[in-house]
Amino acid sequence: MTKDEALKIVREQLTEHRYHHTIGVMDTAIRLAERFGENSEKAMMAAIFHDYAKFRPKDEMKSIILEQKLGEDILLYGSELWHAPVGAYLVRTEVGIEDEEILLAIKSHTSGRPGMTLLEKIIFLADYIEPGRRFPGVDDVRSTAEENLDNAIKQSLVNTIIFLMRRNQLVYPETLHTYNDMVHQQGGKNE
Ligand code: DGI
Ligand code: FE
Ligand code: FE
Repeated sequence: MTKDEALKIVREQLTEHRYHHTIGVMDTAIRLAERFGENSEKAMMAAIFHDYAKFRPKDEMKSIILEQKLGEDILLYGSELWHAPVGAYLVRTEVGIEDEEILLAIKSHTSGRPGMTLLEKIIFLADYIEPGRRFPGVDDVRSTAEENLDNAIKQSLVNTIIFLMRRNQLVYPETLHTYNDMVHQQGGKNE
């Protein structure tokens, strides 16, 4: 599948704003892939499709998670999390992408995952730092990302977890596990 074919498919699934975000994630992911030695074609495809399921109705996402056994625990947490595993499933079944590395990067792009592959890390981070993002602290994460992917991911997780806690929202355990994994790898406290 060419880049233009992929973009055409995803454009039909997204709003104009989200499509623009997707282009930002794509450009950022390609740049990170070149810098950190990942296949830039894979990074491009994973980025293009990462938010494929973002606008599916909640009922549809819920049914897919239950019927396809994508891990029903996620239903106990914010519905903002659901488009990631559902996206991986739909990109396989509707778009026909079978590359497991790409599908995994789509699946874990919101919460991360302990032991993420390089491609997963690139998509997770590109989603957070693409030029259209305006989170408080995103510029610090952008500069860290020039040097060290893991440090940048940890910073973004801290920001997200604090953001959720301040708004009295549940934190999905996988997000915390990803944070812990990054701290462990860096030889953090309580080893
Ligand atoms: O899809 P995007 O907006 O591009 O970005 P994303 O896939 O990272 O989703 C961001 C949303 O997901 C944002 O509303 C916060 C939410 N989120 C991220 N981690 C968690 C979470 N929500 C809950 N409840 N728990 C989490 O751990
Ligand atoms: Fe997303
Ligand atoms: Fe996104």
